[in-house]
Amino acid sequence: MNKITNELNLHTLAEQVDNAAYTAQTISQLSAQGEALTLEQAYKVQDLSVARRLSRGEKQVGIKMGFTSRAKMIQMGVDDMIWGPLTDQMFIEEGGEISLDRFIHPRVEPEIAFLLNKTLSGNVTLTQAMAAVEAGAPALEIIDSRYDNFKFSLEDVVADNCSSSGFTIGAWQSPNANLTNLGMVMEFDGKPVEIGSSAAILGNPYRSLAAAARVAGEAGKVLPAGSIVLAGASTVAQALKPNTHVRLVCESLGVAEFKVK
Ligand code: OOG
Ligand code: MG
Repeated sequence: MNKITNELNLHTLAEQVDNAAYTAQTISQLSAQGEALTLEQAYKVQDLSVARRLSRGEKQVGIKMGFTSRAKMIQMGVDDMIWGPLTDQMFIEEGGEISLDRFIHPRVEPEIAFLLNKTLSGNVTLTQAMAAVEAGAPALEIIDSRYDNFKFSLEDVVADNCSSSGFTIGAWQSPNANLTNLGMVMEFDGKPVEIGSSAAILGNPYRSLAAAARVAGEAGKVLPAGSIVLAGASTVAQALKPNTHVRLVCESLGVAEFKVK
C-alpha cells in the first residue's frame, strides 16, 4: 500500500469522495485503491470534503455519531465509533416525500436526535451533557456510502463523511424523558422491519452525546448551542425502496416519518 504523505493527496481524495456524493456515483474504496490512510488522515479528508460542501453554500447544522451500537458495528464489520458533520442540505422535512434519485444505494436506520441549548466540547460528564439538551426527538437517518457495494474500512467510511446523506427529525420533546430503554420500531408501510431499544446506543443515548462533545473537542471544535446531534442507530440499517412509507415509532418520544416516491 502507498503511504499518504502529503496534503495534496488528501485534497485529491476529498475531491473524489465529494464528487461521488455530489454526482451519486460510486467509487472504489480508498483502501482498495492502495491509499493507506491513518484514521487521523481520514478525518482530514472528511474535513476537506465537508469544506467543499460549505463552499457550495451548505451550512453545518450538527454532527452525527456512528457505530454507537453493536448491531451497526457487526453489520458493517468495524470496531470503533465514528463521527461526522451534518449539513442543512441533508435535512429532510419530517413527513415529507423524497425521491431516491440523488442517492446511490440508500439505507435508513432508527436514531435519537438531540438539540443543544449550550455549547458542548471536550470531556463532559453525562450530567453536563444532559444539561445542555434543549430537546430530544426520534430521528431517521439515511446513509448512502459512496463506495461500491456499501463496503468500507473504518478509515474509508470516515473519509466519506460516515456515509452521511439525509436525516429527518420528529417533533422535539422535553429532554426530561429517561432515554435509557425506549422501544424503537422502524416500519415500512406499517410493517415492522427493525425492532430495537435506545439502550443499544451505548447503553444510554446521552452517552453518545457526551462522546460527541469529546470527539469534537479532540478535533479542536465545539458543538454550538442550536446544534443537532444524531446519537447513532439502535439497529441495523435497511435498504430504502421506492413507494415506501418509512416510520419510526419511539416509545415516549413519538414518531418520525417520510415517504419515498
Ligand atoms: C456508516 C454510518 C454509521 C450509525 O448510525 O451507526 C451510522 C455506515 O453504516 O455506512 O450512521
Ligand atoms: Mg446513523
